[in-house]
Amino acid sequence: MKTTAAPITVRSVCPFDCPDTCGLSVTLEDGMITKITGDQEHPVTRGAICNKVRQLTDRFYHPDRLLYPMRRTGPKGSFSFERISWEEAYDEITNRMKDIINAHGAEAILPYSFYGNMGVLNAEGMDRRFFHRLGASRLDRTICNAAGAAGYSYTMGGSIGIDPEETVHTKLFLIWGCNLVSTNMHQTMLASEARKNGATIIHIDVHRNRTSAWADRFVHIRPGTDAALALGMMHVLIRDGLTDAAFIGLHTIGYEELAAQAASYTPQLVEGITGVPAAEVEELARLYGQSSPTFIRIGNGLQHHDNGGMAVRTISCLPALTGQWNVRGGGAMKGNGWYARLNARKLVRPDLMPDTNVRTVSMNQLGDALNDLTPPVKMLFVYNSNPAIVAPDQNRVRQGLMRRDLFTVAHDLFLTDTCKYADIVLPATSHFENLDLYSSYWHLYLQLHEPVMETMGECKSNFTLFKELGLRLGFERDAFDINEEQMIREALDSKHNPLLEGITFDELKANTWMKAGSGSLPPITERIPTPSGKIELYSDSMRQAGLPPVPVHTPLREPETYPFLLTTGPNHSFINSTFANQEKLQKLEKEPFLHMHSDDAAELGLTDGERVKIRNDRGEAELTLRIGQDVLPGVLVTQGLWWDDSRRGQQAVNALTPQRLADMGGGATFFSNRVEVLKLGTVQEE
Ligand SMILES: Nc1nc2c(c(=O)[nH]1)N[C@H]1C(S)=C(S)[C@@H](COP(=O)(O)OP(=O)(O)OC[C@H]3O[C@@H](n4cnc5c(=O)[nH]c(N)nc54)[C@H](O)[C@@H]3O)O[C@H]1N2
Ligand SMILES: Nc1nc2c(c(=O)[nH]1)N[C@H]1C(S)=C(S)[C@@H](COP(=O)(O)OP(=O)(O)OC[C@H]3O[C@@H](n4cnc5c(=O)[nH]c(N)nc54)[C@H](O)[C@@H]3O)O[C@H]1N2
Ligand code: SF4
Ligand SMILES: [Mo]
Repeated sequence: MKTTAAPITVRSVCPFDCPDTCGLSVTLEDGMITKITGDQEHPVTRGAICNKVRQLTDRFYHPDRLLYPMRRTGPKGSFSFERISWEEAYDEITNRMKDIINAHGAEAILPYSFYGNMGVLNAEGMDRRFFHRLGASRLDRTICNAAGAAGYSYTMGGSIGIDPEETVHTKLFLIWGCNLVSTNMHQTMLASEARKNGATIIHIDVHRNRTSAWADRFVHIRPGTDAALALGMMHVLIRDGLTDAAFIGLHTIGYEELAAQAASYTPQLVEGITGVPAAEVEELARLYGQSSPTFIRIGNGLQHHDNGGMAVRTISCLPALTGQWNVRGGGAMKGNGWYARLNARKLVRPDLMPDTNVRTVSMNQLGDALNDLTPPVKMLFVYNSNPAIVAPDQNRVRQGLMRRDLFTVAHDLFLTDTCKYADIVLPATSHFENLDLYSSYWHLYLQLHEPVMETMGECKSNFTLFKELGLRLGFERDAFDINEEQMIREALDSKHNPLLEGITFDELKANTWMKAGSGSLPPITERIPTPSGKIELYSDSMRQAGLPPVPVHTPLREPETYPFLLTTGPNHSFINSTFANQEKLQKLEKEPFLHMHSDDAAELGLTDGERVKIRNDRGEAELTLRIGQDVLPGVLVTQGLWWDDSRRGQQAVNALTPQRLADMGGGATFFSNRVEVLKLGTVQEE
């Protein structure tokens, strides 16, 4: 009779691109994971995790999981593959690499990756070493928060905000361009706790969504106009004497210039730009100026615009005007990545690059890169990302992926829409199978992840894949012939970052998680990493970069050829395009709806539930209409990065989005995107 071992529970970490980076508690029976919950003892997770990750066994034991390498046998895009061995896969890849390097130079090879797995080693470790050493084109990984991070840094010097655990003390929350309930649930837990002690939560968004329903108040703003709203609030704060002159004098530069600018942003002018009534601008500003502590959670959505960098730069000036940075639970946050900075030089080894002048390609312009670059891209190596769905201007991306002379390798857990264009598909382990180090871009804990299960099938981690490729190409043993533990030790050897003092591999092994700064960060005003050492309301660095040095509102650059502005944010049940192939989660989302204001629908003669076509010069998509008051007139919203749905002839929304770069940081402009809406019947009759 088969004996069954008693279930055991072990610790893990959630690997997904989500600010919360939760501690997980995993139950195993006979080596199989049977249950996943939040770690009760993790100080931020506190036992709670999202529905997506509670269902993670469905994902990792899914019948569609890739378990062995494959080679394409039919035309690109046709999903026809045959099984091959790793030996054959490695031979084919390395031979291609050598041929391409001989004929065109290593620059003709382009890696494409993002944070499908946030583990340091698997997201930005051995892969970086490998492509550096190879001399491949460099990828500017700007698809997520680049504009906002640059904008915030011009004001504050880096990705430094307040420790979110402090926000239990906050009295007023501005949740600004952030769909918190879906995208940062532990911040909602902290804010809800503060609300029990009298805090008010205000959501500022273009879409009345789950977060608006949870918040106490909702401010409905036109897309791409947030800098104007922030300047209008400053206008009122300064006019009504609600600023903190002592703080401004001690910790900021450029107040006079900012005040002069804000003087012209009267509430009436701001109403015209933002759609927020002047009286509401006044009230919001007064509430902000008269409350303390106040906390602004700046989201990613508002910076996916042509002017997204300046929007974040402008909003991040607000807490300095009211002196909130010196109040416990006061301040702002866009991201907190600065605190847990690892030793990047040791981790990614830029010294391995044969030529540091190698070209850099923006991941937001993959479509142009694959079609137009000289010398052309001859090999694309995709891992931790699904560019056929997530990258803008998808038709251009796919036109490139279809090129017969492009050799594409894709490493993933599933046969994604990107994999279907690949010549070689490689199976990736889940994070449960790997040793790795995690840090969050929101809370301040570093976490060590030890494997909780055996490797499935013939899967390999990113770390192992790039290590073995490096060794096959005869690369330096000191950089490639190392194990995960050695790389974690190298990454943590971080003397330039005193906040990591005492955080070592051995300590993490003993404690699982450790907080940067040992839980007692010095006040932000003691460590502002701007050039002046002060919060820069006027930024000379911006002037030198050819940007306006003082906050200002600039209109979106998308030509107004089409009547509607469309924002295409993430949804509740997927993470970007991850999870979009899981049946239970698809059912919860039903389908990607198109939200439209009822006045617009009436004018166009459209009814709720009708299928419509949205189109512009870049592409088109078909969606089901949801009519109501959730968006302002002239605005459309759809959520979720769904995979292609051949049953409904549906293409993903990135068919419509531009490759244009934002004002700062080379960021993406997914939401600065104009379209027209056509009745499907009309389209078919044409
Ligand atoms: N459930 C879930 N969680 C996720 C993800 C996911 O896909 N699903 N993705 C993860 C990733 S990679 C990221 S970057 C974060 C993103 O999470 P968030 O920071 O919440 O960013 P978004 O959801 O892109 O957009 C936030 C909000 O901005 C609004 N918005 C759009 N344009 C504007 C504007 O011009 N002004 C204002 N004020 N609001 C605007 C949108 O309507 C949306 O409600 O979430 C992470 N967590
Ligand atoms: N229209 C529109 N487009 C957007 C956005 C939007 O709001 N609107 N959001 C943008 C943002 S903020 C982001 S961050 C990007 C996200 O874009 P991506 O980073 O591409 O995110 P995902 O779609 O989650 O794809 C991650 C892939 O990595 C795979 N993966 C997971 N773990 C591993 C691993 O260990 N190894 C390997 N090799 N693969 C692994 C997953 O299975 C998945 O297929 O999308 C951007 N695109
Ligand atoms: S996706 Fe985010 S909220 Fe869900 S378990 Fe992972 S880190 Fe936590
Ligand atoms: Mo992101």
